[in-house]
Amino acid sequence: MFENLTERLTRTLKTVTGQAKLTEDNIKGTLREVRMALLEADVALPVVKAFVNSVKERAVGTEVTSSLSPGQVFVKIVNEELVKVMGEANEALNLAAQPPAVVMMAGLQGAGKTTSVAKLSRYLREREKKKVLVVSADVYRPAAIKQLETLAAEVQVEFFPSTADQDPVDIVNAAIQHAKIQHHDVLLVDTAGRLHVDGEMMDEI
Ligand SMILES: Nc1nc2c(ncn2[C@@H]2O[C@H](COP(=O)(O)OP(=O)(O)OP(=O)(O)O)[C@@H](O)[C@H]2O)c(=O)[nH]1
Ligand SMILES: [Mg+2]
Repeated sequence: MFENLTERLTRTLKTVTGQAKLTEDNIKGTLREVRMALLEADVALPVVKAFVNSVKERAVGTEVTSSLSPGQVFVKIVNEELVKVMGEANEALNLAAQPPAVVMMAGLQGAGKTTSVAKLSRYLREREKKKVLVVSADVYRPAAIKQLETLAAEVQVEFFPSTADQDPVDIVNAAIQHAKIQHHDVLLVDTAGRLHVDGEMMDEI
């Protein structure tokens, strides 16, 4: 997302450089690029709209100081607003445990658990150089296990097989054993979507 945004900004900032002042007119094109970059990065439309509006509000009428060019001022505003949207602090994943560090995804149906397991796997493998194992304890939704298997292959991490006739708790215990023996750093556990009012499902967790 940031690479895309950087590229788009660099390309359109030429229109604002050299201007003495940022106006609605001379930032229109650049704002459009910012909007496109955010939408392409899968940011929700209402968030994009609010973001573009606050950038516009802050940018229009901003006098350009001697030390910064209009382009730089604009980038500074975009940067500050991005920090606001994304959160100012970044909490790292705490993996300080006797390996494997076990991370369990839990949440509502369709919240993005399985997709997040894949994204996280890739991040941990590529950026943190971790040996990752993933397992699915979703024995309820048809093809849920296969979904994780496919994603695991895509992001190139090891997949611990399970089947829909197994008990979720047994699946996870077996995966932990396997991860210990094979010296995996992290085990990511994908679980079935559930509601907090479902007592049985909550006990399982
Ligand atoms: N646009 C968008 N779609 C997403 C994102 N994350 C997940 N999805 C989609 O949302 C749908 C559900 O995602 P899953 O990862 O399967 O969600 P889940 O929580 O595992 O769902 P259950 O296992 O059925 O509870 C899929 O079609 C995903 O492709 C995201 O960040 N952006
Ligand atoms: Mg899922």
